[in-house]
Amino acid sequence: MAPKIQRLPEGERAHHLPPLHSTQWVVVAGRDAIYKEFVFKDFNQAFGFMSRVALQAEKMDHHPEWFNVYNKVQITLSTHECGGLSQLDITLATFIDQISLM
Ligand code: H2B
Repeated sequence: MAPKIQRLPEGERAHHLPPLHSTQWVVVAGRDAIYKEFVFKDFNQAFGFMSRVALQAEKMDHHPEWFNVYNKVQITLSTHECGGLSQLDITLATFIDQISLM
């Protein structure tokens, strides 16, 4: 059985969150989660981006909470299993930033 996923300890947060803050991820008020809004040229660009995130999410078995209207995609990341941020959210956020620039 896979080891139970843990919430990120304080030291790990201090290490991993600042680089994500610098790319506009913010901590959600009242919830241990991070959020970022992406704006693309049109729906085609936005949905192409979502498709790439979806494939990675399946690979990781770790899925975003997201909302799309036309060219805008709002993403919240949190790990339901541990009720907060885990390393999986950091890894997925970093991947999402990388492909959003492609
Ligand atoms: N995604 C997120 N964001 N958090 C989880 O705890 C989670 C998930 N758990 N995707 C996975 C799926 C779990 O439900 C399956 C059964 O592995």
